[in-house]
Amino acid sequence: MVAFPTFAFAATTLLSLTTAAPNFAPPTGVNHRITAGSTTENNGLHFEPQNVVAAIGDLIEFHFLPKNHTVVQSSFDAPCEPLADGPGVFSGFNFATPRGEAPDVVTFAVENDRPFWYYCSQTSGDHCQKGMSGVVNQDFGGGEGGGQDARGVQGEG
Ligand SMILES: [Cu+2]
Repeated sequence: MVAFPTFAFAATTLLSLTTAAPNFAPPTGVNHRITAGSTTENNGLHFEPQNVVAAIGDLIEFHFLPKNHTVVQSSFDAPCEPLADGPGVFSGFNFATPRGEAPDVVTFAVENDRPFWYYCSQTSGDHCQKGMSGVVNQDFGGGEGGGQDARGVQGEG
Protein backbone atom coordinates (compact mmCIF):
# COMPACT_ATOMS: atom_id res chain seq x y z
CA MET A 1 0.00 0.00 0.00
CA VAL A 2 1.25 3.41 -0.88
CA ALA A 3 1.90 5.67 2.05
CA PHE A 4 0.64 9.16 1.50
CA PRO A 5 -0.53 12.00 3.66
CA THR A 6 -4.24 12.65 3.49
CA PHE A 7 -5.22 16.24 3.04
CA ALA A 8 -8.43 16.72 4.95
CA PHE A 9 -11.26 18.94 3.82
CA ALA A 10 -15.00 18.62 3.53
CA ALA A 11 -16.19 16.74 0.52
CA THR A 12 -19.82 15.87 0.61
CA THR A 13 -20.63 15.37 -3.02
CA LEU A 14 -19.39 12.88 -5.54
CA LEU A 15 -16.08 11.96 -4.04
CA SER A 16 -15.50 11.97 -0.35
CA LEU A 17 -12.66 11.22 1.93
CA THR A 18 -12.88 7.72 3.16
CA THR A 19 -12.76 8.95 6.72
CA ALA A 20 -15.74 11.24 6.13
CA ALA A 21 -17.96 8.69 4.48
CA PRO A 22 -20.30 6.67 6.63
CA ASN A 23 -20.79 3.97 4.03
CA PHE A 24 -17.75 4.08 1.87
CA ALA A 25 -17.31 1.38 -0.68
CA PRO A 26 -14.86 -1.41 0.00
CA PRO A 27 -11.45 -0.36 -1.27
CA THR A 28 -10.38 -1.96 -4.51
CA GLY A 29 -6.68 -1.25 -4.00
CA VAL A 30 -6.56 0.63 -7.31
CA ASN A 31 -5.04 4.12 -7.23
CA HIS A 32 -5.41 6.63 -10.05
CA ARG A 33 -2.59 9.13 -10.04
CA ILE A 34 -3.40 12.53 -11.51
CA THR A 35 -0.90 15.36 -11.62
CA ALA A 36 -2.04 18.96 -11.32
CA GLY A 37 0.42 20.46 -13.73
CA SER A 38 2.47 18.89 -16.44
CA THR A 39 6.04 18.76 -17.59
CA THR A 40 5.01 18.35 -21.21
CA GLU A 41 1.49 19.60 -21.93
CA ASN A 42 0.05 23.08 -22.37
CA ASN A 43 2.96 24.90 -20.69
CA GLY A 44 2.21 23.05 -17.48
CA LEU A 45 -1.44 24.07 -17.32
CA HIS A 46 -2.83 20.58 -17.55
CA PHE A 47 -4.13 17.71 -15.46
CA GLU A 48 -2.64 14.37 -16.42
CA PRO A 49 -4.48 12.31 -17.27
CA GLN A 50 -7.32 14.70 -17.94
CA ASN A 51 -9.92 11.98 -18.19
CA VAL A 52 -9.99 9.09 -15.75
CA VAL A 53 -12.36 6.17 -15.51
CA ALA A 54 -12.48 4.76 -12.01
CA ALA A 55 -14.45 2.07 -10.26
CA ILE A 56 -16.27 2.54 -7.02
CA GLY A 57 -13.79 1.92 -4.24
CA ASP A 58 -10.81 3.14 -6.25
CA LEU A 59 -8.65 5.95 -4.91
CA ILE A 60 -7.98 9.18 -6.79
CA GLU A 61 -4.70 10.88 -5.94
CA PHE A 62 -3.89 14.42 -7.01
CA HIS A 63 -0.16 15.20 -7.05
CA PHE A 64 0.94 18.80 -7.55
CA LEU A 65 3.68 19.96 -9.90
CA PRO A 66 5.28 23.44 -10.03
CA LYS A 67 3.30 26.65 -9.93
CA ASN A 68 0.45 26.86 -7.44
CA HIS A 69 -2.42 24.69 -8.56
CA THR A 70 -5.68 23.67 -6.94
CA VAL A 71 -8.38 21.10 -7.46
CA VAL A 72 -11.91 22.49 -7.33
CA GLN A 73 -15.09 20.63 -8.10
CA SER A 74 -17.08 22.13 -10.95
CA SER A 75 -19.75 21.10 -13.41
CA PHE A 76 -19.92 20.39 -17.10
CA ASP A 77 -21.95 23.52 -17.69
CA ALA A 78 -19.57 25.84 -15.83
CA PRO A 79 -16.19 24.15 -15.99
CA CYS A 80 -14.23 27.03 -14.47
CA GLU A 81 -16.54 27.78 -11.57
CA PRO A 82 -17.11 26.01 -8.27
CA LEU A 83 -20.43 24.30 -7.76
CA ALA A 84 -23.14 26.89 -7.37
CA ASP A 85 -25.55 24.95 -5.27
CA GLY A 86 -23.69 23.17 -2.58
CA PRO A 87 -20.39 22.33 -1.06
CA GLY A 88 -17.84 20.94 -3.41
CA VAL A 89 -14.28 19.83 -3.28
CA PHE A 90 -11.71 22.60 -2.85
CA SER A 91 -8.12 21.71 -2.15
CA GLY A 92 -7.02 25.21 -1.25
CA PHE A 93 -3.77 26.79 -2.39
CA ASN A 94 -1.63 24.52 -0.27
CA PHE A 95 0.53 22.82 -2.84
CA ALA A 96 2.85 25.38 -4.33
CA THR A 97 6.18 23.91 -5.24
CA PRO A 98 9.14 25.37 -7.11
CA ARG A 99 10.17 22.04 -8.59
CA GLY A 100 9.26 18.40 -8.54
CA GLU A 101 6.12 17.42 -6.70
CA ALA A 102 4.62 19.05 -3.65
CA PRO A 103 4.92 16.68 -0.69
CA ASP A 104 1.21 16.63 0.11
CA VAL A 105 -1.30 14.73 -1.95
CA VAL A 106 -5.07 15.04 -2.17
CA THR A 107 -6.69 11.63 -2.01
CA PHE A 108 -10.31 10.58 -2.45
CA ALA A 109 -12.21 7.36 -2.56
CA VAL A 110 -14.66 7.05 -5.42
CA GLU A 111 -18.08 6.42 -3.95
CA ASN A 112 -20.25 6.30 -7.04
CA ASP A 113 -19.95 6.40 -10.80
CA ARG A 114 -21.30 9.88 -11.35
CA PRO A 115 -19.10 12.34 -13.22
CA PHE A 116 -16.75 14.45 -11.13
CA TRP A 117 -15.68 17.58 -13.00
CA TYR A 118 -12.86 19.68 -11.63
CA TYR A 119 -10.53 22.52 -12.54
CA CYS A 120 -7.62 24.57 -11.27
CA SER A 121 -8.76 27.85 -9.74
CA GLN A 122 -5.44 29.65 -10.06
CA THR A 123 -6.36 33.04 -11.52
CA SER A 124 -2.77 34.23 -11.90
CA GLY A 125 -2.35 33.03 -15.44
CA ASP A 126 -5.98 31.92 -15.84
CA HIS A 127 -5.17 28.24 -15.56
CA CYS A 128 -8.68 26.91 -16.13
CA GLN A 129 -9.46 29.27 -18.97
CA LYS A 130 -6.29 28.03 -20.62
CA GLY A 131 -7.41 24.45 -20.37
CA MET A 132 -6.61 23.22 -16.89
CA SER A 133 -9.62 21.07 -16.10
CA GLY A 134 -10.51 17.42 -16.02
CA VAL A 135 -13.06 14.78 -15.19
CA VAL A 136 -13.38 11.48 -13.41
CA ASN A 137 -16.03 9.14 -14.77
CA GLN A 138 -17.33 11.26 -17.57
CA ASP A 139 -20.77 10.15 -18.72
CA PHE A 140 -19.81 8.55 -22.00
CA GLY A 141 -23.18 7.02 -22.71
CA GLY A 142 -25.77 9.67 -22.04
CA GLY A 143 -25.73 13.40 -22.53
CA GLU A 144 -23.17 15.53 -20.82
CA GLY A 145 -25.99 16.58 -18.54
CA GLY A 146 -24.94 13.56 -16.58
CA GLY A 147 -22.47 15.91 -14.99
CA GLN A 148 -25.38 17.62 -13.35
CA ASP A 149 -26.11 14.50 -11.42
CA ALA A 150 -22.93 15.06 -9.49
CA ARG A 151 -24.33 18.21 -8.00
CA GLY A 152 -25.78 18.24 -4.58
CA VAL A 153 -25.78 14.52 -4.16
CA GLN A 154 -26.64 13.99 -0.54
CA GLY A 155 -26.49 10.28 -0.30
CA GLU A 156 -25.85 7.37 -2.50
CA GLY A 157 -26.90 4.08 -1.34
CU1 LIG B 1 -3.22 25.48 -12.09
